[in-house]
Amino acid sequence: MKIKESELILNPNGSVYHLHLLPGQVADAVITVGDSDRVEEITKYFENIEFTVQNREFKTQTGSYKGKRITVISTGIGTDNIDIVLNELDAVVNIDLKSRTVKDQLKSLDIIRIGTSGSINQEVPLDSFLVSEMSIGFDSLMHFYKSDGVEESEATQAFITHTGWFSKKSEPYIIKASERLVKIFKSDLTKSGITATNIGFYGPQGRVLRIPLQDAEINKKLASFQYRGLNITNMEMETAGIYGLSKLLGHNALSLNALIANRVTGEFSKDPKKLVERLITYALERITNV
Ligand code: R1P
Repeated sequence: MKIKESELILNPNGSVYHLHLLPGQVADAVITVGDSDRVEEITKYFENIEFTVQNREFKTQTGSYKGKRITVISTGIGTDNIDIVLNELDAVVNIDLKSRTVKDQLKSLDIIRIGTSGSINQEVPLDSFLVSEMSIGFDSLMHFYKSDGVEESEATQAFITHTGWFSKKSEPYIIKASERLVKIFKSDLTKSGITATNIGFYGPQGRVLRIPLQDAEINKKLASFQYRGLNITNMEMETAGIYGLSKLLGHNALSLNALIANRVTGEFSKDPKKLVERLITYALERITNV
């Protein structure tokens, strides 16, 4: 079935609407980062860069690291942007953009987020690395798709009861990472946990500057929730969307977090840039095994 021009928008050069990417430009291994300046912090280690393209907050470079072809793309902040990035990356590899039809042979990408995050758990100290074995989304992205099959629904119900979740907030969803990627990126240098993906940075992550919260105890309630031996350990703004859409589209996803803030002790990293740099080199060493 041909996808209409209004549904799959292409630019005059045939590239996808927001990402400006063309067929052949997306490698099988993709690294996502929030900040567009972080793209080159990764590709500076590459032996070659095929191209650079940027539109709005979406900057992409594809190149090779130790012979492995990798695409690095910035997503900007939030799961609303993740909806754009995941759907358009998938369109570039799995939709014939000329005929506007879904290809017979679908490709499965390995998608690895390298991002910053704040710890809400005593066991996960400042300046550590965390592999998100699962993610709980407080945005409502997944509820716009037929997503029943990919969610951990029982755990979600247990979470709603545990926290007394306020019904005016959207219903959370829990999604697992790719188990294959977890095995590759987990080590004694990393912690593991369930990452909470929030729809904002301040109130939604329990920060108070001037506006009081609906539930002042929410972060404590999150930290005390357990599922399959894992606690909710940290907060950021993209992982659940990446996990959810990757599962629905048949891609494999993993989120790696540099913990630059500790929300329990109130500390912030003295050198967040250095920490992210170390996470990048850690991720690149392991991505060659993907
Ligand atoms: C908030 O400052 C941003 O930082 C975190 C959050 O997920 C959000 O995108 O990740 P990045 O450092 O990857 O952007």
